[in-house]
Amino acid sequence: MLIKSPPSWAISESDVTPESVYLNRRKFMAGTVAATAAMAMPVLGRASEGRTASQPLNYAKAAEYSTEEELTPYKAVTSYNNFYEFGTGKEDPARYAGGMSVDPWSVIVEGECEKTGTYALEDLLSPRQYQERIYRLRCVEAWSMVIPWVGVPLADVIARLKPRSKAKYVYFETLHDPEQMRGQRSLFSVIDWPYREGLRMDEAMNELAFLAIGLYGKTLPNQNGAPIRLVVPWKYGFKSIKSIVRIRFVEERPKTSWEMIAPEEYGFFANVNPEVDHPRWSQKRERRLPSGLLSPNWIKTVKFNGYGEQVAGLYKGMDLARHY
Ligand SMILES: Nc1nc2c(c(=O)[nH]1)N[C@H]1C(S)=C(S)[C@@H](COP(=O)(O)O)O[C@H]1N2
Ligand SMILES: [Mo]
Repeated sequence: MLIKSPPSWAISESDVTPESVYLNRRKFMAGTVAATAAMAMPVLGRASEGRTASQPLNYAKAAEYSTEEELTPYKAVTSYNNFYEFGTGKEDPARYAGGMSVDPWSVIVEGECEKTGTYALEDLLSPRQYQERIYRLRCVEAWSMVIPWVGVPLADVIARLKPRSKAKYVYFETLHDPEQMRGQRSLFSVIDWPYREGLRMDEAMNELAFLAIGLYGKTLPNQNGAPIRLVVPWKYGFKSIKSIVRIRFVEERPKTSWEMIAPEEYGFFANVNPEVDHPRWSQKRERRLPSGLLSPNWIKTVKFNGYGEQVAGLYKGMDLARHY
């Protein structure tokens, strides 16, 4: 394995090389040429880079966003995943996502905001004051984990992009690159790529909405959505879109991937709710991982995944049985 220097977003602003070098690199990245060229590189060239090891991050623990529950071990968090771009099996992402190139990475910001443009990831995240937050993640398939994420509040990033009053929703897209993502080459894929997600603006500005760049103190493994993914812990896991390359501020509610596939099973809001069963299974309980098939660790599912105090107000007057 090639030894790689840490990606620039892994370093806090104060550790960064002299300002002149930084500004030059910024200028270079701003053209997007670098990022596009890297993405267009032949697969063989990238493959020789090998698996990028996770890099340690500097962060402060956010005590108010924590839990006493036991953390799901790193091994389980990084080996049992949903990331259909790499296949539909739970072990496919860990097996096949390693070759995805995540450095450099750029994110396009467009639509109803003042600061549209193509951002190098480190610039989107600047001033790079990372926090650790321990959140529950509840998949619509009735399993859950407790994960220590590292990242930044989504609200801080959005505020810097200065959305206009017309922006009622924020829309996200994952990388679409069939050369790197074998699931996107599959003829049997149910998803119309790229993977799409969205939040209502007030949901996106809620204190809990988080952009994660790491877990367990290190940069995200590719299978968990490197280099940047959304985490909205009061909603079913499919809302927490991985490997984001586009953020668009829009007036109309966007079409999202799982809603496009089966609107009667997966709603736009997708708030965790034990009172509304999935048409094919109960949502009253969940398997807290790790839990073997022989000794499933079933626990009760809590409305809004236990985050009602922070988010219930967003849905006042809405019939959550209909707007699931
Ligand atoms: N781009 C993309 N994002 C995605 C998915 C996916 O298939 N593609 N799966 C979602 C689902 S269903 C879940 S439960 C979580 C899983 O996150 P984890 O693998 O880090 O636990 O990612 C979500 N984000
Ligand atoms: Mo999920």
